[in-house]
Amino acid sequence: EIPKKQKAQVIEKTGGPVEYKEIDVQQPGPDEVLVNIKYSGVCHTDLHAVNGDWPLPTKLPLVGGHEGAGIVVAKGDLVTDIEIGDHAGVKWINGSCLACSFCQQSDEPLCAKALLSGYTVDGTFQEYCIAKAAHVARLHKDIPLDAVAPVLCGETPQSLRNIRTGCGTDLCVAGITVYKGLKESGARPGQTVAIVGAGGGLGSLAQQYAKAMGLRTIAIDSGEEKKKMCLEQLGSYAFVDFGTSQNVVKEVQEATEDGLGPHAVILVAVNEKPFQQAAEYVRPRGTVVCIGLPAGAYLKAPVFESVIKMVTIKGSYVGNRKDTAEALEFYRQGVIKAPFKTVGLSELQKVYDMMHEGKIAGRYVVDTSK
Ligand code: 8ID
Ligand code: ZN
Ligand code: ZN
Repeated sequence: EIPKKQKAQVIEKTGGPVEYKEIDVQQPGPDEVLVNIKYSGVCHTDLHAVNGDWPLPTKLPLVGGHEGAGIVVAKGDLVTDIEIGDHAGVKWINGSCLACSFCQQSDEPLCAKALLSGYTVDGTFQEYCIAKAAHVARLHKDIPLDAVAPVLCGETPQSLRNIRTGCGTDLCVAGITVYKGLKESGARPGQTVAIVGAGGGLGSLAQQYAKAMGLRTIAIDSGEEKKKMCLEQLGSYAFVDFGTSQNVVKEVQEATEDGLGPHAVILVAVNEKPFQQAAEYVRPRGTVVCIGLPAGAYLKAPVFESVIKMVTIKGSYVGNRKDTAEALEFYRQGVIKAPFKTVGLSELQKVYDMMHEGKIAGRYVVDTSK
């Protein structure tokens, strides 16, 4: 019953646009699974892949997407611990060698042979996607649906509800990255974290994960819609608007109780400027975690202040398989509620256009059946 042909969004040439067309369904290799993707989150990374603005070339032609959730429909002979019918998530790390020194110590994202979904291998903007079985996220069938998809009305049949469950979960695949970043920040319960790019996809999840981890958050982004979302829905206690603020550094510091600045900064903005500001407003002994990947950007921090404040500046890149399981467990417990809108896969280019304009509050999810 697996079709030979399917609909996909294909990047034929760097710069785009994406083309919605029919392509072949691939067969999984011995260590792979074929996942019938139901929903996929649209990440700014996917737009970087279209634009080719990172120093790492993509496969071409390319099916983008790396936040997919669906059902395993076929598997290779060597796959023994995931079954046909199981719910699975296809994430950025599609596979890794599992044998190098990084894989050995569960730093799979650092593996030189890592396969990247929607970048170096075809991703989740298609109905049927291949991933290495060792790396697909195992999704519980009992993730509370109501908590994740307020969009869905009560008429949804139970069978579909289970599938829809995956819908929320692909957002969680984005959650892995921010959950890992928060762990890397070393911030402890009760401490304050600034989330820069708080109104976007990663930023909105970062606030929810931070809250679940007992952290207080200051949101930094721009515009009334994002402000309202961060303060009223996502649990931040302060919002700094980088578009209208006269002095972002001062405002962020003043938003902390003693005026000394946040204990950590999670940078998920797609712009160089905030990467330069963070070391200035972070608290002495504080940690700046860089996650966003603005094209051609450089980190710059004053040496004097960085030294005498004992500031740590570090990068954080997705998460390993354990981080994935942990991030999903938060989700399953119903403590992560990030807003998203669903459109058909056929409308992906429109989502990219809005993302380019910075007009998306939260995340867009595409339904591969439309
Ligand atoms: O593992 C990783 N390091 C990883 C994983 C996944 C994604 C890194 N990323 C990268 C993406 O490639 C992208 O570069 O994280 C970045 C954010 O992805 P996203 O959350 O999917 O992007 P978005 O939804 O477009 O949100 C970006 C937000 O940043 C705000 C925008 O207003 C938007 O809400 N922003 C910008 I642009 N400039 C800002 C500034 N100066 C800013 N917010 C605060 N200050
Ligand atoms: Zn992503
Ligand atoms: Zn490896």
